[in-house]
Amino acid sequence: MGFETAEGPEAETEYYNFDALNIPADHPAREMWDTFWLRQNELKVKSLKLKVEERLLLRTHTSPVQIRYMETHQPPFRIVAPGKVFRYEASDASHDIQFYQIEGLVVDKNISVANLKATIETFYSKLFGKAVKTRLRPSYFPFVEPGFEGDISCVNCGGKGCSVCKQTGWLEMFGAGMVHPNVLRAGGINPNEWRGFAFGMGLDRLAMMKYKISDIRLMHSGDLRFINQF
Ligand code: YSA
Repeated sequence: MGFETAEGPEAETEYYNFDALNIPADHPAREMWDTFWLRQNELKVKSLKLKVEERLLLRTHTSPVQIRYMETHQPPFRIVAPGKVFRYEASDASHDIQFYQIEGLVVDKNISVANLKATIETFYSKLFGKAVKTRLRPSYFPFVEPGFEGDISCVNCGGKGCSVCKQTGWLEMFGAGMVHPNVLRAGGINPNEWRGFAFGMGLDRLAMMKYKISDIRLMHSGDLRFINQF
């Protein structure tokens, strides 16, 4: 489908993780991402070209890669950015403090939500090797407008309802939306000329579903009995 792979640093600046994504310091949406902050003077991350006043953190999502890529490339483009992210939150069977996400960003002329839906449906159908339906529900992320939370038809029961999907027939899998004009501007792209869509999904939960893994914490347990199965 013409996507290139992009990468960004795991130790990220506050600017790329939040501000450039339309989440200024006083924005309540920062609470959506419980953050590990780094003690800057103990780090020597030269590649980040830090200004003194920029606070460092462990990136809470792969969305900062959107900005880094836009700053250095001219549209049209299509990228995916897989990578590790970190959150300062309590762990349980489906939440860990470190996990993987994959980000998608498409910027072109005449891009619409229909392109987003078709792209994501193709991705999941290929991944699970069978036709998968998607459903978009209105949601809020500061870096998109409109924003969605996305479900796929349950790959365990085909949408009929089972214990995996809690009898709903749907599984919540990703966040997405049309890229907010402020985010395009932060990336140096003219929002009057270009439009885009973006999505972000948790890869560990995807792997859990595909391989029927019951607890996300097994992924980083270092237990060879677990690892050797793959
Ligand atoms: C939204 C819109 C876009 O245009 C682009 C990206 C996004 C996603 C946004 N950056 C984000 O991080 N949303 S999220 O906080 O809901 O996380 C996305 C996915 O990461 C979740 O659907 C879930 O699959 C996974 N996730 C979140 N916290 C997790 C986790 N996986 C494991 N452990 C956790 N603690």
